[in-house]
Amino acid sequence: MTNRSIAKLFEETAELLELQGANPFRIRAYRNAAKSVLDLSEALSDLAQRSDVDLTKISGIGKDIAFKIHQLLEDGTFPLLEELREEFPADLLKILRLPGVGPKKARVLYDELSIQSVDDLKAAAQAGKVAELKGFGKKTEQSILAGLEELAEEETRFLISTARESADAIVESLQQLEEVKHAMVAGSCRRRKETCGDLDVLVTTSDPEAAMECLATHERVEKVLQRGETKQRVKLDSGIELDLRVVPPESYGAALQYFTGSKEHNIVIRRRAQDRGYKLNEYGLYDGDRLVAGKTEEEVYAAVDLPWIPPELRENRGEIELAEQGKLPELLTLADIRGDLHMHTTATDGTASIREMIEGARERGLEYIAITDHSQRVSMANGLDANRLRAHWKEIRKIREEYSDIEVLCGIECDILEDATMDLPDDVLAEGDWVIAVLHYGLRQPREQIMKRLLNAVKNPYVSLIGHPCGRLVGRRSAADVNFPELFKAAADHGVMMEINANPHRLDLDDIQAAAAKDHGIPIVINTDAHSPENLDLMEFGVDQARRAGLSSADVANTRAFREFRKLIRNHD
Ligand code: DGT
Ligand code: CA
Ligand code: CA
Repeated sequence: MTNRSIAKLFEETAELLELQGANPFRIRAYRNAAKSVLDLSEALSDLAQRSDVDLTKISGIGKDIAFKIHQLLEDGTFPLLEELREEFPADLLKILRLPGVGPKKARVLYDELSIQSVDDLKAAAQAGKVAELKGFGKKTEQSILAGLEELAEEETRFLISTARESADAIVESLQQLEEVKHAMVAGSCRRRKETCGDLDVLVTTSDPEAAMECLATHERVEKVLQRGETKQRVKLDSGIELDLRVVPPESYGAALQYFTGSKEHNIVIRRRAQDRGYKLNEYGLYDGDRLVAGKTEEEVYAAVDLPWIPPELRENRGEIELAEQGKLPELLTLADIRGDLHMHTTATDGTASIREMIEGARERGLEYIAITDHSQRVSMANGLDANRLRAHWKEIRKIREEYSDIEVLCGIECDILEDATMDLPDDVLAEGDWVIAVLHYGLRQPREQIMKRLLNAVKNPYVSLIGHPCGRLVGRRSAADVNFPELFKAAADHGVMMEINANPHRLDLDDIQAAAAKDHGIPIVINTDAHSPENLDLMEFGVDQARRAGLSSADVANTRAFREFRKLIRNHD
């Protein structure tokens, strides 16, 4: 049991106690315990076994909590938690986490409307019964309905960053087993889709039982859902479920091809096999009973007269035709990236200084960066007005003198205001090296106004890039109503570039939009939007999205040497 799962159970206990109306001190004790456990650098499962360690010496952990930690490590639960779980329907926990609800209101819903499940709540809200409750109202009812919609989305799909981290942890452990030859993630995670429904992991080994047992007892596994001889489904501590399949070595390529998908891509590949008189399934490509191909993916594709197709392209969006004509793009790789043109410092909402960001970028081998803090409208993030921005740029100019091996641009992430004007006057923008224009507020405005804002920004002679153009947050906030063909046409006319924001919560432009931007001849800039040096590592998620869009190094502006990139900056000198 990991510290994370233990903390989760203490948090659940606190929430259930709150529903019960328990003593606030008691509730706080479990909340504090959850927080202390999360802050520990060592695993509780190790600490609890050591005779020289007294758990009650850890801040936030008293005698009672320490005892419950031992129970948790032993049984995976403790009696109080089980009693509380019996007292309330499980969905009530989800309900109290909805925006604008909380434990008090959840309790009212339970008592007054006998709400037992998320579905009950949805029906009641749709029937207008929630708004009639004391302390609720029409607005709360609307936000409950919106929250329920997002919940459904969140529950079924996980961000690629979560999926990757979870998959890597499992695959790494499997690879360490001596008998395991291959262990690899397939499915949407291998295709680097922005969200994954579940994880699909394949293993070839001489000892299937060892691999199955390794997964079943893995510290990241919360629950084994199904277990057979060569198949297992588990739930991981991140909440994502994982399918493991053990396959014979001679089927590895066929299985990898099959379970990588997408389903739509596979349907076409299977049809090509049938057209050639073969049968293709997850065990191999067969001519009658004879196995013709299956050991590698290359073999399988070759048997249907195609070159190997990169997983990121396997969506049946034209990749098979390109492969057939020998026109598959040579996809961009992380190593091609030379610059990162969107990042923050402590001047606004970043956590690191100018110098720390520059050092972080140098350590990662970047040749050029732009420091792009927020403009004044983003007051929540301490956005910069003209005076502060000028002082910030002055400091950047001074500091960058110290570095001869990296170019540092004085930039700004400038808001495009709701009325379509820029958040800072042109004469200020003109003094910088690099201007990104973005929408942050008023994302729900009608299409016409959204387009007026974007087009005004594109026409501004100092704007070089539109940052996170659609403003969505994956699984949390839908995109603004952007007319992309119109935006791309204007951007191409004015020499404005488009961003793929690499943050896994954004990935904006998305894969389809980025491919369309490329078709308009618009250079794409992939940026991390880092708020710390560590965030600079998010670049790979942007590169993966660009690969899904079919982009080559030549389509991406920040793969160029700085002197070439510079020519793409508007207002460059
Ligand atoms: P997800 O998990 O929803 O993000 O998406 P995938 O693509 O990982 O889908 P999943 O986990 O249902 O299945 C993994 C792969 O297995 C899928 O991409 C293709 C293959 N597969 C699953 N079911 C079928 C099927 O009925 N026919 C074919 N041809 N392939 C399938
Ligand atoms: Ca999957
Ligand atoms: Ca699956």
